[in-house]
Amino acid sequence: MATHTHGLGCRLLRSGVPAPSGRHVLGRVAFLDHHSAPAIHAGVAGVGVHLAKDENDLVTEVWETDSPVTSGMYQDLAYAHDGDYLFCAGQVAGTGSYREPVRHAYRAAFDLIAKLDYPNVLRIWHFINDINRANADGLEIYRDFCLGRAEAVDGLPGRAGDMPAATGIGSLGGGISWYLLASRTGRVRNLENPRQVPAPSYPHRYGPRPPKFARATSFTPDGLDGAGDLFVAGTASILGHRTVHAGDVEKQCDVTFGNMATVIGRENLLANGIDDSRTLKDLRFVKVYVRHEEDVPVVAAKCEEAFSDTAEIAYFTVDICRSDLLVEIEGIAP
Ligand code: 3EB
Repeated sequence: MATHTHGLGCRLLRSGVPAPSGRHVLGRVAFLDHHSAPAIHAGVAGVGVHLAKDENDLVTEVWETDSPVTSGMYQDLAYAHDGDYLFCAGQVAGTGSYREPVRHAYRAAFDLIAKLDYPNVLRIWHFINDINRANADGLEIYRDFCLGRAEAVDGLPGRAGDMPAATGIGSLGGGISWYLLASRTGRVRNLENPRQVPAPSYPHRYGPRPPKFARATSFTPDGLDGAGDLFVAGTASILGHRTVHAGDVEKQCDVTFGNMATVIGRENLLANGIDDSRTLKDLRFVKVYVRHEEDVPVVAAKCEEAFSDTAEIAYFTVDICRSDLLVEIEGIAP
């Protein structure tokens, strides 16, 4: 992604039909006004995530690579790989309890990762319908999801349980849609944020098992130095483990920007042994999740100021994993 003409590349498109780029499509994630199951269409692995209110709001994220890909289905997962990178997408149908099916889906993905030999997981996204509602047992669905994920990760051997940057956010339908990227080679370093308690160490008040993800993941291809591509996890107005500025979306944006800047900034990279630095202006492929539609204009104005003019930014109106969070933002700093 360092140049976007070699290695793993991303495109964020306003329409459903991407113009050909001459590269190979590793995976396609369509953010639609409905969900569609993981599948292979014309050889391309993809999934449809229900994240748009209507058809004027569609966005497609395309992952591209240098070499021809082989795609297929494994259990209910759609995947593609090219010898360097793996894309894998799944959907867990809506249910009264996600714990068991999420554990199962995660195990299937990690089986596939092992079988195809892409041991470095770079980034995971999860889109969870009714994320703040109670499941059949009265447990909040996000906490139910976290329980299944934590149990799946518990059993993984060696480094496989080291979870990368992730997003866990609401969606408008379709149970849980999710996808991940992994690599065969290169160096993966998961980063924490000194301003925030690591999510896996959140106290019990946030659920029976904590969220398992890192604040950012640095992926440096073989032969290169520095931070490589920095995948910044979904980031919100959390300091320590507490939400700050409940009810104030502008202040929540400022804390979120501060958290993102800190995790990719020089000091944090150096503390992780990476002699490199990034700022908010380096972020590309930014996804902004806003709880209330009426807050989108003010959040967009803040984001346009914080991020580069050339950053691709997509806005979605969805619920966020804590009821008091009004905004969450992710991005990639190549
Ligand atoms: C947080 O910092 C906000 O469950 O995978 C952000 C990114 C959040 C990923 C996840 C949750 C997840 O705790 C929520």
